[in-house]
Amino acid sequence: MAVGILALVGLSGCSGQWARFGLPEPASEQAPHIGNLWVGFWIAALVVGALVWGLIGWAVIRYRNKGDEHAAPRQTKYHLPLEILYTLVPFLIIGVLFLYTVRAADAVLDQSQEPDVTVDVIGQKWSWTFSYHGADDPAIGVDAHNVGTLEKIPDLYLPVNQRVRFNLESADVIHSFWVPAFYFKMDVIPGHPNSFDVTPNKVGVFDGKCAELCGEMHAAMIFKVHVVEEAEYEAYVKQLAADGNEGLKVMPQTTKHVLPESNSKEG
Ligand SMILES: [Cu+2]
Repeated sequence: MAVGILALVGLSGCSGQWARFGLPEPASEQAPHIGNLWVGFWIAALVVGALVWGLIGWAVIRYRNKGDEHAAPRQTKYHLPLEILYTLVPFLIIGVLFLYTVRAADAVLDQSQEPDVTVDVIGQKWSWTFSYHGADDPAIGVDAHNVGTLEKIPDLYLPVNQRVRFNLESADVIHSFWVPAFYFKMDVIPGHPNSFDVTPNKVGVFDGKCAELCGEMHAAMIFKVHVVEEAEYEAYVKQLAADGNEGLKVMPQTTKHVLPESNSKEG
């Protein structure tokens, strides 16, 4: 226990990635929900670990073999209160962790507010397609899309401090849309559209990845997230449209059309 508390004091005293137990700097309004959960789990695990290691160490030293047979500890069997304690305490710990997990999940999956910006994401072997709903925004007035390829890693532009809704669809296999700095990823499943909201709150360029081992070129499914001021975002979408990428890229309603013919026929 003492070791755990000491570790906590040490950690709270130092800043940066160590204090976040390895997480990158958070870049969205929703990220702290997951960040706090992650740090809380580590602290709970360290406290339990310190207690167990402490008891093991104490027993090893206290009851080490001194060549005296009578030095062995008292042997306890069928001690009902102790066994009930062993059973209840882990359930209590799991219950508390579960409660905080559900709360964090509810917070990051909340879509009760209307988004400021909507971006459709299609995961396709082996890149991403981003479609910006700009037509209903008077400052933009046009929809535009950006298709990534193996040769050209796609850019994703997002306005800072605006609620962004991502609609995720897959053209082929299961991918996973992941921006580590947002502490969030969601599976991109063929025939099963997914959606989540995020509010980037830090201007900068962040890495995006596919977090599902989707096939041979999985590692190539990376993208760059540019969180920019609103005016720059509007200018980007307008420019995309002007460069011949007007409109939204939409998926056919059923993935049966997407799979190659040979896959749907009896082989
Ligand atoms: Cu993928």
